[in-house]
Amino acid sequence: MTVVFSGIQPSGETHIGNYLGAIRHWAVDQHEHTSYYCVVDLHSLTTPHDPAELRSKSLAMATMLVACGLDPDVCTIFVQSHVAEHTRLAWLLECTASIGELQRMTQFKDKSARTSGEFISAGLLTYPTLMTADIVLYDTDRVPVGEDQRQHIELARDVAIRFNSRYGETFVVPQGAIPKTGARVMDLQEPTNKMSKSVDSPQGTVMVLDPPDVIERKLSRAVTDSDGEVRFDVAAKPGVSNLLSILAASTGESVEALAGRYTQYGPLKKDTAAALIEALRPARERY
Ligand code: AQP
Repeated sequence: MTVVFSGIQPSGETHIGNYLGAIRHWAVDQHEHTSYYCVVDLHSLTTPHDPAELRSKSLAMATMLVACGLDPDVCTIFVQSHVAEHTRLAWLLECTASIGELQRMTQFKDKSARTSGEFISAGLLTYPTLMTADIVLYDTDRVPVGEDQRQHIELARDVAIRFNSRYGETFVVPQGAIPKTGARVMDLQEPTNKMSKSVDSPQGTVMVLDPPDVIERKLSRAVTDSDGEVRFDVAAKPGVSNLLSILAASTGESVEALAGRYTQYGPLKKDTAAALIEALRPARERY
């Protein structure tokens, strides 16, 4: 049977990128594969945090996962720091990865640039090896994640292959599973940046628990452009393309089909808000 593993940081409130890019696929996978879903609290130690707050956020994140449809009778939901083998294996893998490959990780470059001038922990550099440990510990075949994790999954594969060739066949080499739509939801106010829990952008980030009127307001104020044409073109029209992606991920239709249906931004924003409110309704009500 295929084994699925994925994790989420309890570093803030769950947003629609987490939901559309990852969690809703976990809810489907749990019925088809042996699935492990982890609140990766140790990953959240890489950036400034308050210990007591992190504990309560871990519990809130577990609650959110159940609200989003993960069923503890069907899959395994757990907190990373409760299983000591994650950090034990991370050390072996840290000694299998090179500093050069860790320094090439875009997320390390972005996050260390964001905190430049402040304390940058060594863990921020090495955490992809902890993520590799999280994955390979369970003989994982498939890792459903958003686009931002593609590079870390590639690293996990490289490290597993290197470990196997140095010490003998030990780990299953995992495959990333990145969805066709919703894999990279962008900030509504800065549509060239990905929506993120740890970035302070209240108007650009839509939370799973946002009430419908708040979602409508955030979507109506989403940054677009001035040429007025509805077309999916991430480079030239990041704001409009983001709206189309969110609408596509919420309805199951393709971005191209949807783009052909609109000539103005107003109705696109309105329909995207309505589709999103419906897609999030079950999670919001269950939470
Ligand atoms: N914007 C996004 N679009 C699609 N998928 C996303 N994911 C995260 N952001 C998006 C996916 O959600 C899962 C959990 O990832 P995370 O806990 O790293 O989420 P985050 O919101 O990115 O959290 P942080 O704390 O703000 O981390 P950084 O600063 O690293 O972005 C993953 O499968 C992820 O791909």
